[in-house]
Amino acid sequence: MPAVLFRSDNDSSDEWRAALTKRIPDLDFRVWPEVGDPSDIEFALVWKVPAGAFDGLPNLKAVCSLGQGVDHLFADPDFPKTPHILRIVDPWMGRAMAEWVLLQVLRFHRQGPEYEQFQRERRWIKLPAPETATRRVGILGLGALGTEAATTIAALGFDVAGWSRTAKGIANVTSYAGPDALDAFLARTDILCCMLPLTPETTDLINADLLAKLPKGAFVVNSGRGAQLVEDDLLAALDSGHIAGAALDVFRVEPLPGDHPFWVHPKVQVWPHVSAQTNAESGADQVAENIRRIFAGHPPFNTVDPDRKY
Ligand code: OXD
Repeated sequence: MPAVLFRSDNDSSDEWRAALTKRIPDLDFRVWPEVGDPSDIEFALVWKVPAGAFDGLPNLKAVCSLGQGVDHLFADPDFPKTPHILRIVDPWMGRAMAEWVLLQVLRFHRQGPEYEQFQRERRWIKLPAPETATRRVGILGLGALGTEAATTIAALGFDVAGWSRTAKGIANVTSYAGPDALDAFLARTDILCCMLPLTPETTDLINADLLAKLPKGAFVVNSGRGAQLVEDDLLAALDSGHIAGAALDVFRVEPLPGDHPFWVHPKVQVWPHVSAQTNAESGADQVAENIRRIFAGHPPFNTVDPDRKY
């Protein structure tokens, strides 16, 4: 049987070996740098590998990202070098992301930052109760993750819209599609939640110009990718009062450097890229099925379009 090569910047190889060999008992699962004969490798399961990581694997047929995002693969300018680029699309991760985004929306909607401040000051103050139906939540990106977050938030009665490349028909979620619709989407958004994939088009998308198009007092939630947000522009918009608060799970540099202003900014909540962590046990069925298909010469699923880069 051909072999699978596992290579990641984190130490999840034991979990993946256990989860995959439970499903394919005779799987030849090799962990980098123990590659063995490179010509055996037909499938690579990877996360954040250095440029050139797939050189010297003459029979490689598929590279699968160990997460929903694949921008780490395209960071290598010479990628793709394989017939198939795959990713994990896991309902468990979709649920986790929806929970995290809902948590941020509810915290801002229910004046959490203000009440947290009142507690620090030992002040018993009641603010006017907010109205759910008139709170406008805007989801940037209606892929698997954004769609689940949007429907979860809409189910609570918020006024939800989503912006995506092409129009979507999601119940109770108003669809705005394409660059021409972005300004109208922003103008009606009180809580902006980004779950876009990182592509050349979405890099630096959340910049001073975009933030200025949100209503005064809007909130920003980012669980897409750090490079989509121009961090200095957000800091300026927070300091001017135009943006009232931000909850961030992704950053341009991770781990967030110790001297970064976000750590201590009173209007920013920092999370260490945990909104939807890859789960080997829930992701293994689809990865095992794709390994079987690749080894058998059949087309895989959860494929990535190399031109769109997601
Ligand atoms: C992912 C991530 O892409 O965890 O899955 O960021």
